[in-house]
Amino acid sequence: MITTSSDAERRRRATASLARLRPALAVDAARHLGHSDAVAFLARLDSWFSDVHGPIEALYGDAAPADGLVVELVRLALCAAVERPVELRDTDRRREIDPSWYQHQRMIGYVAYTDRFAGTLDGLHARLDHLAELGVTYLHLMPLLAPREGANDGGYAVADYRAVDPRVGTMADLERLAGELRGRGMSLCVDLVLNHTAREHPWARGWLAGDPDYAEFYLSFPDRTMPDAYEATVNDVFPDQAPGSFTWVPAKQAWVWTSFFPYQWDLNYANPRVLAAMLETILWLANRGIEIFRMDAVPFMGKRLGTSCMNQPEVHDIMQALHALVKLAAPATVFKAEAIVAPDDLVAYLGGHERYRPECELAYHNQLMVMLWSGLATKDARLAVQSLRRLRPIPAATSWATYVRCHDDIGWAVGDRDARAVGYDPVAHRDFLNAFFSGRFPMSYARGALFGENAETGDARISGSAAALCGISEARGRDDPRALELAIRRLVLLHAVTFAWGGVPLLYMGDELAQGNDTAYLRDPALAPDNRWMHRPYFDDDAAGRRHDPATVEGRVFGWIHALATTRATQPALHAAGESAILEVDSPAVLAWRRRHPRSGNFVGMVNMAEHAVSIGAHALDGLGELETVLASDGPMLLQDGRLVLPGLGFVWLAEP
Ligand code: OTU
Repeated sequence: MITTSSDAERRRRATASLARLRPALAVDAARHLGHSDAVAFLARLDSWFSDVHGPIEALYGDAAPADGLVVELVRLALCAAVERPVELRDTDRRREIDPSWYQHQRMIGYVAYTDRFAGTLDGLHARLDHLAELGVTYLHLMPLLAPREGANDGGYAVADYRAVDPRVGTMADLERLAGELRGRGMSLCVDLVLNHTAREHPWARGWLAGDPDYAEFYLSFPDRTMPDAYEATVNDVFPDQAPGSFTWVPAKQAWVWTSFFPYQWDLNYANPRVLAAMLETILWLANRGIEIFRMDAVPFMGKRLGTSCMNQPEVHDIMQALHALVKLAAPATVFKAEAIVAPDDLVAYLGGHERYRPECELAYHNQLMVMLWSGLATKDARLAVQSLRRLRPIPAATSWATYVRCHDDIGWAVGDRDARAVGYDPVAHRDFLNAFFSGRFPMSYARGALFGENAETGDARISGSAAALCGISEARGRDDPRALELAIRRLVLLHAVTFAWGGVPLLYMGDELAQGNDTAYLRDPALAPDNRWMHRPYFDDDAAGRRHDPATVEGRVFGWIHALATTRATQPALHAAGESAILEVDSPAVLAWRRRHPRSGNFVGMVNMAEHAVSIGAHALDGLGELETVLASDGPMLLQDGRLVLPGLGFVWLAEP
């Protein structure tokens, strides 16, 4: 790496700034924190300071020297450190001793809506055994901070970050649950919507009322000149439900920036007051016991004319500064980036920049997710191999969150270059995936639906539960045992990849029971226009009751997910610090990857996307040691004439004993 003189100057300015600010901070830390906590706080300050100073200077340095703002933000962190409950300081201590805790192979995430999984936060206590049975160590509860009344985009329109949605409980309930989870070795993950607030949020009300404390908290324009200029290059997120990225607000006589729904107002991070307010919010929530923040819609936080207004450099400066500041006060905290963006833009959220600076520890591996579905539809792994091989490596202290399904639609983030490299026309391939997974393609087994159809561009995305997209619902409907067998194998195959890719696998509630689409949302007028609700079902207790019965679909799927989860935890090579490397194999249907652990050796995962058996030359595994089958869809791997046989839609996990 070439260090430019400006880099050196930046570092020098940060060092000088720390030297100026440190003595006063040291006095206050010593006064308000106990001796050893003060020592720890200052040690963190020394190691994180340049990661605060650099981004703040880049973001706001033009307006004023960074010192003033930096010291104000560091003091917010110091206050939060002082207020941090003692049990959480203990967690901090443990995490600092074992800083790669979130990368351990025992990490398994579970993602659920509180109400749909357990009714309320209190009700969740009774579900913890279900989670423990699956080895879950990380529970992501979908948006639960108090949303606006009425339509709220599934909770992503927050009216109060410091209160819990009264329908599921109170902040005290959340703290109690976080405590119980900690006691059981599970970390609580909660959504934090960074890009926007509900228009009913006090910040928005203050801004509307002209309160100087909230001046320039949001972005508004008196006429269409700027909105039109921006919209020339900005994509519509919800083209059918909420076209455009601006909303006319009569009370302000202005167009307000609304990337998502009209009631979700984008925050203006060009204003340092917004950053400070968000920092205080995160610190406060971290002190309630939230360990992992799912940072929602971060790509949209920086706006630049003439761009897509996604993934702009400011976004990374904001995340880096917030991350370093939160580490000062609550080092047990981890950030997960929700950046569902093109593969070339993705790695940056894990700090993979030219000049390395920590950012989020976790990011959704949406490229892997998209490639798996594309592979099943085409019965071919070449596109996955091509695109995953090209993905830039991620910094060693970060990990992917791997997943099969989530609460959102699937957008076909298939790179044009990757598609062409394997002979696909990119537009035609994306159209095919939509046709296939919406069940419109002839003979398709998938039972999803198109989401966000854009009449202008022809783009669309896909809704539908994993079981519905794999063909389980269709096969059940026809009572076709062979089709059902294949469909179950697909669902298992997908999880066999996400549980062994390396990173933190996130199991989406209901998928362990092969829950199908839920059409109940159509009866609720507030939800009906948004078909993402079809794959946000209520937990099916009857199905869960059958989870140990191998004669049932639930029993078979649950049995496999359980086996994947328990086996995963025994494989040191699945610790996320290492990279997954794609293995060169001579069958187009096979995705094969290798992981290496310095002590335990190699691990190889393989899946066959085709419905018939294929074989690969055994030389693909040359030099990887004596591999043994640790888990496979169809028993130990067979070797025939120097070729390894993979049954149709089969998977195999191999490892050095
Ligand atoms: C997220 O998704 C949430 O996951 C959605 O459920 C919300 O509706 C939305 O934010 C607004 O809060 O565009 O189609 O690159 O993909 O932020 C879903 C990030 C989305 C975007 C993502 C967004």
